[in-house]
Amino acid sequence: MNASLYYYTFKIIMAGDAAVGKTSLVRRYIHHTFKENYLITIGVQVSTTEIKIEKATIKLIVWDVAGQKTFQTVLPLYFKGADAAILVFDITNRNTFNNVENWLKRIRETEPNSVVILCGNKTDMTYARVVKREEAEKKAQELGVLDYIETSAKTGDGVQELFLITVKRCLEKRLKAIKKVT
Ligand code: G3D
Ligand code: MG
Repeated sequence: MNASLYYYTFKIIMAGDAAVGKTSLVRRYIHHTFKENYLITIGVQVSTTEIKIEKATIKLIVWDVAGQKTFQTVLPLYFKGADAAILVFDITNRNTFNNVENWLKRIRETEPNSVVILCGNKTDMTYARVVKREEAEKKAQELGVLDYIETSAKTGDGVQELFLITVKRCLEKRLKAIKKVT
């Protein structure tokens, strides 16, 4: 029997300050099935991959910022239609953690109902950590973000989990929406 009884497509966007590791996370996760396209005019790199969960095949379309400078003006275009946002900060850089709220606000302005996952990256740099896990978990709670995941794009720690939980949350939401209309 064909395993793909159901087919879903999700748009996932990478958000967060420059140099927190957004591109590295996408590379680490998508890796072999790496296909890339550049939406050069808006400075976005789009990668796609497929994963299977039980009877469903899920196509992930991951949007990642290619450049930072002109980016502010096209943010709504970037966020539009996103099923999920992976909001990344660097656990060794408090500034990037402080900016999480700001990023969330911008995401919510365009997509009030999209799934948001908070991600603390660079856990391999234990010696340089300045944001504790508990503190980040508390912030996630305060901001109404359901999940906080720690990763290292360098070692790969937590990266599978990050994308899997993102997909699962998207699926839950899609199935709920389907139930509502049937
Ligand atoms: P961005 O896409 O958010 O701007 P990048 O971030 O993925 O370009 O990463 C910025 C820098 O951080 C890169 O270093 C990258 O190698 C590094 N980096 C990303 N993730 C990790 C991680 O988990 N651990 C460590 N130690 N470094 C990481 P360079 O030196 O190339 O600028
Ligand atoms: Mg990048």
